[in-house]
Amino acid sequence: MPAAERHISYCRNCCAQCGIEVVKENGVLTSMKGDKNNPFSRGYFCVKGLSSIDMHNGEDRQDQCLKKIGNDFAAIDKNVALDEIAGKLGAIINAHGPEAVAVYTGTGVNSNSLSNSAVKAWLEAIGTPYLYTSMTLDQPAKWVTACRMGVFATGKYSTLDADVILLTGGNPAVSHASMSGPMCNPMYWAKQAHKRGMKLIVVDPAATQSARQADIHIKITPGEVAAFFAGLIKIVIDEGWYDDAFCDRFVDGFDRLKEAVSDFTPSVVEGRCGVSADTLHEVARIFATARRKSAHTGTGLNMGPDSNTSEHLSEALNAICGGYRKRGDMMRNMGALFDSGLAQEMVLPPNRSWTRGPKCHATDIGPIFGEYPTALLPKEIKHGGEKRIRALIVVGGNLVTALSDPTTVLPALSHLDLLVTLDQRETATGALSDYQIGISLPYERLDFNAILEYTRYMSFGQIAKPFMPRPDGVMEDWEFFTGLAGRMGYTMKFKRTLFSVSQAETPGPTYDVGPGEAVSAEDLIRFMVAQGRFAYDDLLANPHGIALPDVETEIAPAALDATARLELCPDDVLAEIKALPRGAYEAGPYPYRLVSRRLLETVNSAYTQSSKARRRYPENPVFMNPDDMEALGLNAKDKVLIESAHGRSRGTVKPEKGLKPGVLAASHGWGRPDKPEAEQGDLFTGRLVSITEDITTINYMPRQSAIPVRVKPLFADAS
Ligand SMILES: Nc1nc2c(c(=O)[nH]1)N[C@H]1C(S)=C(S)[C@@H](COP(=O)(O)OP(=O)(O)OC[C@H]3O[C@@H](n4cnc5c(=O)[nH]c(N)nc54)[C@H](O)[C@@H]3O)O[C@H]1N2
Ligand SMILES: Nc1nc2c(c(=O)[nH]1)N[C@H]1C(S)=C(S)[C@@H](COP(=O)(O)OP(=O)(O)OC[C@H]3O[C@@H](n4cnc5c(=O)[nH]c(N)nc54)[C@H](O)[C@@H]3O)O[C@H]1N2
Ligand code: SF4
Ligand SMILES: [Mo]
Repeated sequence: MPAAERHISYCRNCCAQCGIEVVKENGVLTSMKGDKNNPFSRGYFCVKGLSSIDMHNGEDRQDQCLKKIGNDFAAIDKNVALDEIAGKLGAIINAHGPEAVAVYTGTGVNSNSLSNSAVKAWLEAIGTPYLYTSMTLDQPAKWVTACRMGVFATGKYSTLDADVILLTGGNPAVSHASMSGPMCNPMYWAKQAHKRGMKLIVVDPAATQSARQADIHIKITPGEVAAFFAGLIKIVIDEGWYDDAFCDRFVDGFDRLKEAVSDFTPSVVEGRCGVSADTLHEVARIFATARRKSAHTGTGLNMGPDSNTSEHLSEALNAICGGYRKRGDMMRNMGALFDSGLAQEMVLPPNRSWTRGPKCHATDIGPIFGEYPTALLPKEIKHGGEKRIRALIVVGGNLVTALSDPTTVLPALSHLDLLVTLDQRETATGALSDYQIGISLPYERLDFNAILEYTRYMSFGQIAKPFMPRPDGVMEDWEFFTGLAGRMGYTMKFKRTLFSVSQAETPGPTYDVGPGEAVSAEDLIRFMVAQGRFAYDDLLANPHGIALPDVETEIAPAALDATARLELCPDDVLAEIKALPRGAYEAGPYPYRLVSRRLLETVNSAYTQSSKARRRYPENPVFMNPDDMEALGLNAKDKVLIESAHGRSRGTVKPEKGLKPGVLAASHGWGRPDKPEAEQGDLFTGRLVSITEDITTINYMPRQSAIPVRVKPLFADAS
């Protein structure tokens, strides 16, 4: 009997990237735990990480490439698949130009160190700008705000150094995805901060795991965050609690902002948000008068109505209060793999990138951080002009469940000449594709943790080595793209792998791979690691990863000649604030608001079929306040029909006392919207969303949270 092997690695199931120890026996993974010797994550891990071992053992795994023939799929050799796809893409490019080709990348690429750079290098090589991503369905208002207001380069305080954190619409205890604190074990760090006196204020319609640890939990009416922040700004200005010195030196438009929010009196805010005047005043005082404070936001705010305005107002509150690390404070993460931190007070000025080209084919909008609004894709595919998207490659994403509104999305996808999906499992998008390319799993490949480096609370680097054999039928994402480029006669210029930076703006040298040239993951990772502070071989020799605490750097004052300022209230923002509703919130024909939330066992659509998720949630539940349930005569596990102005979906109710009355909460990404209604299975919240009617400007973000809905009981004896 061979001894059990222990392998040190890091988890790739979410942005936290916790260090792990995995046990393999007889070729099967038998257990996983947090790696106590990982200096970054210090032994923490969670149940959704654990699901990765079931997937490696075969659960819901796609271990080959498939080609659609009629309505069925047949296995196809991976090299033959590449030959055929290269041929089809070549024909499309010859007939219609490279701009007929687009790629959509989802969350999968954020954990795969080479996927992101391969996609960008390939798009550049063939000559099309069209990169669509899940970020434009996630928190794109943050990018719009950065581009309209500018960015303070040293970033915000977190639970490591703040006196007050104001967190709106995020639940790091579950998502492990907030910059308000370290992402691994966020609630441990929040508790430590609490012990030294930090105050946590959480703004969320649900008493989430994060909200339950807060000093103040504001159970706000969903979708009303803009009024809340406008009200806070008004109080802070009226009371003179803003940071005078910071505003003097680093902001523009203070008086315009003051004027714009002047009628958001506490009673207006109370009418819209259900937050009392006393509470509002208290939050304003605690936040603004603290020495080190920052306002952080999550998806809850970014997916609601007026998301660009809400995010801008949240950031404007932060800015007038000077909620950024400043001279004398420490920068903890100066970048280890890519050396990217800026330890000097500085405003990176607004840059309205979408006003410049290249624009979308059918809508006059350019890219944001090099990415195009995914909600526009169906129109880009279906509009009647000669210039349109005809071929789409989906990498590490599930476009059909990520992009709501299947009645718009499914016909558009079937209108494509070529749809290819790269994934480790069959997804709703894969099932509609001409080719499904099987992709290697994390423990089958070499990886390094560079792409999300900017999210870390310390300078830390780690390489993960493969310890599971790779099935013959699969490839890596980057191999798909080098394989296509080689066959099509293009040279790919790999750059370092960076989130939210376009290929053109990615700094550093290139690693060129011409047709027929051999290259390995190790070649590419060595090339990238050489751009940072580590020697590749040192990382390889230290499987637990290496932390660089010594690079903590004190922030220097701004250069005297630095003139850029944060733009608090540009014309379009002013117009948006003017257009915000002031009257008291009235429920109307859709009296509930359905908010989006994440579940610990799943990652968007991934793992919704896993045994661990299904044990806890046999169906995707819709959470409801028990009083609301009683009013409708509902018991736990009863079925309901949820209807919005745009569509309907069935769900099973689960009582949750901490939820604000009038609010439903559910997770997205479940179900099979690609299948006929009888086979759709779980509640799919995307059916309640329109990607053509209820959307914002600039990033075309659909309203994926705070959706007005009504609820009808579907009792067993009813038809
Ligand atoms: N376990 C798990 N972790 C994940 C994911 C996952 O699917 N599962 N997904 C990953 C991804 S892709 C992302 S983008 C991040 C997201 O990370 P987060 O933004 O932290 O996402 P959630 O945990 O859903 O928290 C959103 C919170 O916003 C609240 N909310 C919803 N609507 C409103 C509103 O109108 N107003 C206010 N004030 N609050 C509102 C919800 O009640 C919820 O508690 O998580 C990542 N991590
Ligand atoms: N209604 C509604 N819609 C939403 C949201 C919501 O809250 N409500 N949330 C939005 C958000 S925040 C997001 S991020 C999007 C999610 O958007 P997507 O990222 O498009 O969706 P996921 O379901 O996360 O799909 C990720 C896929 O990547 C695969 N994968 C993992 N690793 C790899 C890899 O290394 N290579 C490849 N090729 N594949 C890999 C996984 O198996 C999975 O199928 O959905 C958005 N849509
Ligand atoms: S928080 Fe959970 S899913 Fe995320 S990296 Fe850590 S173990 Fe993996
Ligand atoms: Mo996301």
